[in-house]
Amino acid sequence: MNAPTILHGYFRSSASFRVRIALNLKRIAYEDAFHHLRRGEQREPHYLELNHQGLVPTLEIDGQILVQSLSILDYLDETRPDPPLLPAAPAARARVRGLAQIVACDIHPIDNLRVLNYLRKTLLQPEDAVRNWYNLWIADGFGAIEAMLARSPETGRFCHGDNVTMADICLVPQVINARNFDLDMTPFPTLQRISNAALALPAFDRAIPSNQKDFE
Ligand SMILES: N[C@@H](CCC(=O)N[C@@H](CS)C(=O)NCC(=O)O)C(=O)O
Repeated sequence: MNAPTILHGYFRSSASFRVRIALNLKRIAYEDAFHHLRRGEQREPHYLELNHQGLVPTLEIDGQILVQSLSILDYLDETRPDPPLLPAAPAARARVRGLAQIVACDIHPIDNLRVLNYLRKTLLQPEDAVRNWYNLWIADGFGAIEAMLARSPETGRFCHGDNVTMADICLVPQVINARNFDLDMTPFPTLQRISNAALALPAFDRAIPSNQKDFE
């Protein structure tokens, strides 16, 4: 019997949320292993054996231990191509990856829990300064994405045409985080329209934080 696919994650983790969406889209059955980030469970020795950064997600699949959500999305797409997470043409793939990476490489890393905790505990910043930091970098990245989406004829129902891609998979969790932090989303109408369209799909809806078993 094949070993089960196990997603190590946390309900609030947007990088885990990306992987949950992709697993759902590709109809891959998986089990959850939850790691409570606010209690520091991601730094317990047994988990560090799997993920040496002490971050979620980690995906156990096909006898492999995979880290980094974008790399996991690529692996899933290469091994289970249907439905594809990238369009076929190189320029289109580059556009989708560019949008995805604004979120995953430029917004998310500086708004991560360990960065926010450094601001709070080491730099002794008050909670409103932390919130301002968080929202500043989301708004900065969202402004660029909004301009790219609103001005391009390649934008459709979703970020690239009418099929879901990696760009939507990265965007939606970040939009949900921004809403939770009360970011004013009115300057980003295209992001809102696309996120709402994606969240109407069962693969996205099942992946949202409040639908996870560890939600609190
Ligand atoms: N680039 C990584 C980011 C992973 C990451 O930062 N995960 C966050 C949750 S979204 C985490 O585990 N944070 C724990 C911490 O900051 O201590 C990926 O895409 O997988």
